Amino acid sequence: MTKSFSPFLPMEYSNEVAAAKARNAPIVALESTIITHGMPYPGNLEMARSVEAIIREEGAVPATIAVIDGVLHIGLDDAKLEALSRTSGAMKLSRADLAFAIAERRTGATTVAATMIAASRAGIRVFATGGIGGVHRKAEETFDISADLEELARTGVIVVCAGAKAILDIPKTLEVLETRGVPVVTYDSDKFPAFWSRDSGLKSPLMLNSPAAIANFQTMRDQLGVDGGMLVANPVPEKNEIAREEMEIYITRALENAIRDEISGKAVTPYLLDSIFRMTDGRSLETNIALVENNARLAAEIAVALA
Ligand code: PSU
Ligand code: MN
Repeated sequence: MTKSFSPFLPMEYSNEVAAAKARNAPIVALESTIITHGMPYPGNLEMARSVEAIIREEGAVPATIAVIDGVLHIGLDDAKLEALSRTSGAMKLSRADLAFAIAERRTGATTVAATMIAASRAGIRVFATGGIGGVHRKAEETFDISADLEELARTGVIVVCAGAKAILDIPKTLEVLETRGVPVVTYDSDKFPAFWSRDSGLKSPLMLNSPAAIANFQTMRDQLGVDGGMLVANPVPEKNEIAREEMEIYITRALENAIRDEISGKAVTPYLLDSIFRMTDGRSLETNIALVENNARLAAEIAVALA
């Protein structure tokens, strides 16, 4: 492990990531909330290992990000990855509490927002995940809007996802991204995807057909001095897709349960994900793993194109 260059921030690179940084090799950041709060064990570990392997296959280096006992890790070795995937007590960290977990020597998994902050701090420009947080349905009553959206507006990392889950209000999520100046680029489709399904029913604001074109778009933003992140939406492969109508049945039920159980704050997203996993058979988990793998591949290709 390489200690951080800052004497004040306990940050550690894995050997693999430190070596990649030394030779300026392409690196892809990965979040860890998807491991601790997004999928059940052992599917979460299977997913975490396979996305790392895919990124290596594509000629980039994976950097899974998490806080372990107060140290911000940029890249986890397999023992740490396995331990994290089995933990039940990890905090779910966003912009508000990433530094808290470090200061208080806690263990926590990073959401999209916190992973972007850490990646940017570590000089990593591309990040792969499953789905982002967004504007929740009924946000006009609950005010529940994920800090992921604000982070996309302010932090210069390209986030590759499979769109947004329909547990969210997808039209409102796209509106907020537009208002905050975040480009939303769908890869090779003009339809914005909805996680398990390739089509949310909404047109994508922008579309590009190659990793090189995405890298070039980012380069032009840099040249213009436009800061902030970019959201790349990568539709799940057709063979792994679950139809929107079918998922809507489970989503509706999960949302009803959340109201009944009076779930609020940062517990909402994990609660909904967990109830959907319980209601569907292993099929929704299979789709989830397939789409993260698909995103890891595209993110690695973009990182290679940018390098
Ligand atoms: N959406 C998913 N899967 C996930 C998450 C969101 O389909 O695992 C996780 C991500 O880590 C995301 C976080 O950043 O939940 C958003 O949580 P919140 O809505 O509390 O901001
Ligand atoms: Mn929320």
